Formats: sequence, C-alpha cells, structure tokens
Amino acid sequence: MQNTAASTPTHCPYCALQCGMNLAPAEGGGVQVLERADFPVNRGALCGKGRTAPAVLDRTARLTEPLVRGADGELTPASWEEALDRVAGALLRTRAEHGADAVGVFGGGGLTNEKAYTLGKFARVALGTSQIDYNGRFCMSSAAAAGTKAFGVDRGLPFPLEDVPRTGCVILVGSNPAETMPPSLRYFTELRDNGGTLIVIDPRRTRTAEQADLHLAPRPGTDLALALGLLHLVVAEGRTDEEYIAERTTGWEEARAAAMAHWPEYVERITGVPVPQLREAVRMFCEPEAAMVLTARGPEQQSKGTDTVGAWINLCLATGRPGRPYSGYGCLTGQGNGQGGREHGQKADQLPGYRKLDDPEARRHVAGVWGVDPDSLPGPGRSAYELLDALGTDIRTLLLMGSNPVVSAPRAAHVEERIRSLDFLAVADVVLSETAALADVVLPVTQWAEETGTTTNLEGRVLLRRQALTPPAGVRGDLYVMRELAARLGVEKGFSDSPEEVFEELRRASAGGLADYSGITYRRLAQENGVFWPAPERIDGGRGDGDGGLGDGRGSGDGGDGGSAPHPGTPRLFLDRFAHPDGRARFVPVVHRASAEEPDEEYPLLLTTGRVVSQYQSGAQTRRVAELNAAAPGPFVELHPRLAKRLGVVEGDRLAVVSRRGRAVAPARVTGAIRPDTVFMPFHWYGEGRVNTLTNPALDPVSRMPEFKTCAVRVERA
Ligand SMILES: Nc1nc2c(c(=O)[nH]1)N[C@H]1C(S)=C(S)[C@@H](COP(=O)(O)OP(=O)(O)OC[C@H]3O[C@@H](n4cnc5c(=O)[nH]c(N)nc54)[C@H](O)[C@@H]3O)O[C@H]1N2
Ligand SMILES: Nc1nc2c(c(=O)[nH]1)N[C@H]1C(S)=C(S)[C@@H](COP(=O)(O)OP(=O)(O)OC[C@H]3O[C@@H](n4cnc5c(=O)[nH]c(N)nc54)[C@H](O)[C@@H]3O)O[C@H]1N2
Ligand code: SF4
Ligand SMILES: [Mo]
Repeated sequence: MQNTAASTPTHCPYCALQCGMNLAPAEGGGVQVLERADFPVNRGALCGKGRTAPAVLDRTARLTEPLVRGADGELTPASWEEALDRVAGALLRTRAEHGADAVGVFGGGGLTNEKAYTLGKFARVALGTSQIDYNGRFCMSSAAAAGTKAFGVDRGLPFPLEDVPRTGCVILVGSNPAETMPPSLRYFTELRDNGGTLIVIDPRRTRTAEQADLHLAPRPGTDLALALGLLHLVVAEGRTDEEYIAERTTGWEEARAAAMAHWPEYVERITGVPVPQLREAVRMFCEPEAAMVLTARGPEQQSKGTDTVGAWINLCLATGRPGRPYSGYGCLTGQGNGQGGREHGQKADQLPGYRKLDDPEARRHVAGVWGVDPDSLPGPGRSAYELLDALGTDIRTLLLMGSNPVVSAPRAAHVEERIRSLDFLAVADVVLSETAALADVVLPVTQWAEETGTTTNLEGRVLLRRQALTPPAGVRGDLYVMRELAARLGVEKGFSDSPEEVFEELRRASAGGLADYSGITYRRLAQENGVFWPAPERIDGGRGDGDGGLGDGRGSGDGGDGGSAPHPGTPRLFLDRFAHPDGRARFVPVVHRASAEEPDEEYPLLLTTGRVVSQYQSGAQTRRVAELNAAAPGPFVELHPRLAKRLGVVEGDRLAVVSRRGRAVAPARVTGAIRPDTVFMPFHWYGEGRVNTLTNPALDPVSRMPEFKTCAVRVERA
C-alpha cells in the first residue's frame, strides 16, 4: 500500500452516519485514522468500527487478485482479462439461451452514488434485464414507502441531526443508536441537557433505552397497535392540532376513525405496554412545542412495516409536527449510502433522481440522458427476497455487488441453496465473503480509502469520500468492472470508470427528479461539508426554490438573485409545503394486524434480531478485524432469567433456537433487559449461529420488506 497524500479528509466506510475522519500515512505503510473535528455530524468522534477500518485494507484481510472456479471446483487466481471474459461469457450465454430477464443483478446500500447509479444503468442498458434489486430492500424500504405516501418524497431525515437537541421530545422507535451509531448519542444527551425528554420503544432495555426518560417495551411486531393507541389517546385527550390538520393535511377523518378503534386497554393487551405508560408517553410527546418521532429497523422490518411507520407519521401529523421547526418524523437510515443507494436506480422499480420506472415521462428523461430509446428500458423487476428466491429457476446467472446475502437474507439456508443452484455467480467484493466463496468468478475491488466517490448520509447530506492511498496492483474499481463488462456485452459507450464523470452524468439524470443533485459538483463538495438534496442547479431550477418549493432555502448560498444563484441545498424539508402536488401531507388510515407468525404451542416464543456495536452487518468486513472480534467474538441468544429458569439453562449454555425454517445454535446470554416472551440474536455470523436460518421471509405487501424482527421459535438446550 502506498500513500498518496499527507492527510486526507474523508468518511468512514460503514454506517449511514458517515463520520468524518482524516487518513494519514501510518508507520510501516498503510494509513491510520486521525480525528477530523470539522465535520459537524460526528465532530471527531468515531466508534470502534470506524477507528479500526484500515485493518480491512491490509493484504492479509482482503482479496488482491481475481479468482475463477476451475475444473476441480476450487477457486484459483486468474488475470483480470480471464475473469472478466468468463463473467461476460456467462452473461451473454444466459441471455441468449433464456432471455435478458434470466440475468439478475443484486446491489448494496454501501455502494457509492456513482456505483449505484452505474449498476442500475448497467442492468437496464448493457444487460437489458428488469431483474435488479438490492439489500436496501431489507433495510429502510418500509419507511421509504410510508414517507413517500405521507409526504410525497422519501428523505430519511427531513432535517439535520443538529435539530435533535433543539426539540422538546424524541420518541425513538426500535432504534439502538448506542450500538448502531454511537457518535450520534451526543445529540440525545444534549436534548436531555436542554430539558427535552427521550422515549425509547424497544422490547429490550438497550444501552439506548437506559438513557431514556421513558422506556416502553412492547412485544415484537406490535408497534402498529402501539402507535394507534397513542393516537387514540391524543384524540381522546383533545391534544390534536386542528388548525394544522385543516391547513396542511388531507385524510384525517378516516385515519382518526381507524385509530379510535384502538382503545388503550386493547392496545395494552396486544403490546404488553401498560395504559399508564401510554398516557405518560402521550403527555411527554404532546406538551412541548416541538417533538419528533424517529424510527429505525425495529418497527420497519415487519410484514406490516409500511403501515406501522404510517401510523407513527399519523401521530406526528395529528399533533402538527412535520414541517414545523425542530419537529416531525424521520427514519434513521442504516448503510453508508443507505440514502443515496435508494435514489439512483439500483432498485427494481426505479430510475435515477428517485423516479419511477413505470412513469413515461421519467423513462423519456433518463433514456435521453443515456442516449437510448425509452422503449428499450425494461419495466420494474422483482424485490430483493423474491429475486433471491427465483435464483436457479427463472434467474440463471447473477452479478452481485455489495451484499452478502448468504448471511443477511431471511430464510438464509434456502437462499444459500438457491444461490448454489445458479448456472453462474459473479461476485465483486473487497473480501472473500461467504457468498463470494460460492461464486464462479470473484472480482476483487477497491475500498473506500482507495477510491473517490460520493455518499448521501442519513440526513440527506451528499458527501465526498476522497481517495487516500493507492490500491494494491491486483484490484480494480467497481466502475471499472461495469465498464469492462459493458464493453464485452457490446456497449462501448456510456460507462466510465471516472467517479467524477459518472457523477456529472448522475447530476443530469437526477435533474428535475425528487432527489435532484444537479446543483452539486465535486468542486462544491470539496469546499462545503456536504450539500443537502434537493439541490437543483439554480435557485429557480424547480423544487426547493424560495417561493413554495420543498425546502426552506436556508443554507450557505446567497439565495435568489434573479434566478441565477447557485442553490444552497435543502437541510430542512416541508417548512412551506409537502411534496404532493397540493402541498399537503396525507394521513393513511391503518389498523392493527398480527405478525405473519404468532407464537403457538410448538413455537411458543418470539425471536427478534439486530446488531451489536462491534460487528457490522453480515460481518464480512468487521469479522476480519482482530480488535472487533475480541469485543464481539460470536453469536448469542439473549433471554430473560425467568425463561432461562423455566428452560433450566444458565449463562453460556449452548442453546438451539428452532423455527419453521431451521435451527441455529449459540450460547445463552441471560439478562433482565429483555421481555420474558422474547429472545434476541444478532445477525453478524455464518455457520451454526446464523440467525437468518430462522427468520421469516414474509413480505410487507407495499415495500416488500421481510419480517426480520419477529418470528415464532422454540428454545432448547443444544
Ligand atoms: N454496530 C453496527 N452498527 C450498524 C450496523 C451494524 O450492522 N452494526 N448496521 C447499520 C445498518 S445497515 C442499519 S439498518 C442500522 C440499524 O440500526 P438499528 O435499527 O438501531 O439496529 P437494530 O439492532 O437492527 O434494531 C434496533 C432495535 O430494534 C429492537 N427491536 C426488535 N424488534 C422490535 C420490534 O418489534 N419493535 C421495536 N420497536 N423494536 C424492536 C431491537 O431490540 C434493537 O435494539 O445500523 C447501522 N449501524
Ligand atoms: N436477521 C436480520 N437480518 C438482517 C437485518 C436484521 O436486522 N436482522 N438487517 C438487514 C439490513 S438493515 C441490511 S442493510 C442487510 C445488510 O446485509 P448485507 O447486504 O449482507 O450487507 P454487508 O454485510 O454490509 O455486505 C456488504 C458486502 O459488500 C462488500 N463491500 C463493501 N463495500 C463494497 C464496495 O464498494 N463494492 C463491492 N463490490 N463490495 C463492497 C462487503 O465486503 C460485504 O461483503 O442485512 C439485513 N439482514
Ligand atoms: S458510527 Fe458509523 S460512520 Fe461513525 S465511525 Fe461508527 S460505523 Fe463509522
Ligand atoms: Mo440496514
């Protein structure tokens, strides 16, 4: 590894906080992480994953040359030419024999904007397949669907994190930032220092819940009833904001009627949360002038996630929160580019600029930028789990970039079996993940510190990640991979491996769309600490303008001089209007329904899943870092002392957790911090402790999000 600069300001490779860091040459080669205090989101603070991220750059941890599967069935090193020829040959063969839709593409929310954009274009233009989706479907898709319905646009947080300490009350629903975004905890501490209150809703008393003024611990999968019960009380106690409802919303009567069916006592029975706690939450949320609801994966990863988030948004609308200062609803997006990754077209139904693939005007615009006939663009394809489920049958060859589904997909043993049944699997990755190990060709790609690109953090802030060192000789970028494959498929033009060139095209493709990046340039990103979208090219360039656009127009620009000034970006959405044509937000009438699987005699307990601070996602990267492995060496089953006693198990006993889909084994961790009717397992590991062997792929009907957060299990000694 060679260093290209003395010290380079850049961002962490992992989660959606996208903490700023400086990379400087380390003694003995490589880079070390230094504090970067000028980036406002983390102000220099990092979690252990960010601090140790350079370990994955080391040759011992990562792939350094392409691998191809030989006649003996083993993966062996090969040249780039040979590897790319093999992949292109398989893509062409499958397309010729079974049609373009027999080729699948699976992307990731960790890919930069440039890569996500190029992957969507590669699928539609170079391959001509409709079969593309990505792991973001497993992440925040229910919140995105609900946000789009209610507000007309989905930007995870419609305000910067710096607004959190200025509000009066935050309800954190199924979110554990103490483990999943540690530097963000400061915002909640400051909130409380300023006299505000924090309510945490989680079946477990997490490190985050320990900081809360009020912790509600519902049964997994009952957040919909909980939100409706709170709304019932808001109405019953006369705490609605009638003026706001009349001026800024539609659909209240139906939503109100639906909520009124959810009496507090009925909600207590469903959720297990006592009525006095419900009343206390309503009081804390309604009394201050400003308040927020923030959701994360807890309420979203459910087969009713879209309705559940809709119910929380209804609560916010009924109390006049969204579009008011330091108030409203937000989703805490998860992956490094979880926000940007859902805007530029790697999603099954989507074109760049957060446009819809089935919208004729959107097709015309994007086809124009791509220089192709709009009619040549395929239609919408399958969602992520449905795509994985079709491998080996309808889909014969898969190109995978930025995900490790053998560990992270629901019903993972079935998904693994589907992947093994493919005619051909090509994986581009930085490490030999468990999924890459099944591939016919593995393409080793460059990592965050070795390449330049943009990401969009959980606030909708577009950021520049800068290259800080030269990659090892044997690796190439994802953009190079796609350019070379396109060329071998006969598409010589329109695929660049220069990130800035790709970004320039992305700007044009996004222009006029909901997620408009046309006013953002690399030059600007290098000077400013990120730019919030929408940022049209000019202040009069459409949405986000001073007179009735989406945003407040407050920002760093000089604003509104006759339509030629650069747009400052939009830190805060909805202050003047929502993004629906009539400018109003929509209530959605929702009622409670059960989870896809409820406990019964054979499977009497609920399993829920999530994360620990020292591992990231499928663990493909962080399980290669010694310090992180020492802190979080393996999976475990969290269970309540009462349940442990009933089962006759003590701390450390090996437990088998069994669901209708399979069996996973891990040691017991006995803790009073979890409900007695629920067990919890983190999902970062493969092998016998893989929790996704157990999880239920029941999908939300709107977002197609699988139900990672609840299924029925039994627990026994292994
Ligand atoms: N250390 C670490 N940090 C990460 C990641 C990681 O893998 N590791 N991944 C990143 C990504 S992609 C994401 S999406 C975010 C996720 O960030 P979070 O959403 O904070 O993470 P989770 O642990 O999945 O779930 C949050 C909480 O939901 C609770 N929960 C479980 N079931 C329910 C339920 O039915 N209702 C409610 N209300 N709560 C429930 C769990 O107990 C858990 O404490 O984290 C990001 N940051
Ligand atoms: N049970 C359960 N399962 C879950 C969840 C849960 O809460 N519970 N959460 C779900 C959620 S929210 C998510 S986001 C998913 C995440 O699960 P995955 O999609 O498996 O995510 P990662 O483990 O981050 O996998 C990313 C892979 O891409 C590689 N990679 C990183 N950067 C790049 C790059 O720039 N280019 C290429 N080509 N490869 C790269 C990494 O090395 C890694 O192998 O898991 C889901 N699965
Ligand atoms: S909180 Fe997220 S972005 Fe920040 S250092 Fe940790 S993993 Fe990286
Ligand atoms: Mo995620």
